[in-house]
Amino acid sequence: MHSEESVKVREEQSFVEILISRVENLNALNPDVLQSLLLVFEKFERNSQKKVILIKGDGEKAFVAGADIKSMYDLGQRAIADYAELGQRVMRRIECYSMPVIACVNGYALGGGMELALACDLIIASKRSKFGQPEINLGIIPGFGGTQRLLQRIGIGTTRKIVYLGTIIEAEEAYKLGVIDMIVENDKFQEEIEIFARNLSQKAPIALMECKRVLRESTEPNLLMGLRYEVEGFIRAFATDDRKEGMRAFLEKRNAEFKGS
Ligand code: DAK
Repeated sequence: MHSEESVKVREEQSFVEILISRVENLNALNPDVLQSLLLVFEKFERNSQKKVILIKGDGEKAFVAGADIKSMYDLGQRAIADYAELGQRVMRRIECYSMPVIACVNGYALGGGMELALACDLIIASKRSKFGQPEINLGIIPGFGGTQRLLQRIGIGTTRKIVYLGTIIEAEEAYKLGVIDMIVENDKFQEEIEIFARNLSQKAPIALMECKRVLRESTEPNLLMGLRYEVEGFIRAFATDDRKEGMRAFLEKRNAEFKGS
């Protein structure tokens, strides 16, 4: 296991496992984690033998509980625009990585965490997992591609329900809605994801990479346009007093009182 602080990498013969490890903050994403993810994906993209990649969160409570609200609270407009650029770059790097990337979710996948999972090719989750885009409760909107990739995955009606209400969904429900692709028993999680990764890595690699490229490129024009709209919407929402109130309320462990300003 090679450690790059909060992102750890384990390379097996047939796959690579990336572990996001900030257990005390439920593996929340911050710029350091995002930069490390970018470097790891760039490194493996340069390898002559491309491998399937698994992304996991450390511990049994969370995959990733979102972007780190504490580190986002004080950011100004310039800093938030840079953060948006970094986050979107990471999600696109994952989406454009040559071989399939599997989000292996064991616990909460919320906000930026669900967006990270959605940027992967497939989502496998344990039964204990929970999903949601609760940004609305903080006075913001998803900003790492969640609105667009969820829309592509499950259609506009259910996407509206998930992003307007910010409700947390159990894994079984997420599976029924098509948000996730496979659901496994909690105690078989590691075993099942490794079986899946080995199975995938036995397929003809060039054909597998072409499947990924064709499926991505055929849906890309709408996605890229939608991602631009999403960042603009995120930055507008982030500039509001409601956003400050929403994030302050989370940090003070109380319900937010929004005023529409
Ligand atoms: N950020 C920072 N800390 C977090 C966190 C988060 N997202 N989620 C949890 N934590 C921390 C908690 O504050 C707590 O820390 P201490 O109080 O112990 O210091 C610790 O993790 C354990 O959490 P709880 O005590 O709350 O644990 P519970 O079991 O009671 O609740 C929970 C678990 C997952 C239901 C709860 O922690 C929760 O609701 N977490 C927040 C979920 C959430 O709102 N996620 C969305 C975050 S916003 C951007 C684009 C996108 C984004 C940002 C920027 N750009 C375009 C610039 C994405 C935004 C988001 O993801």
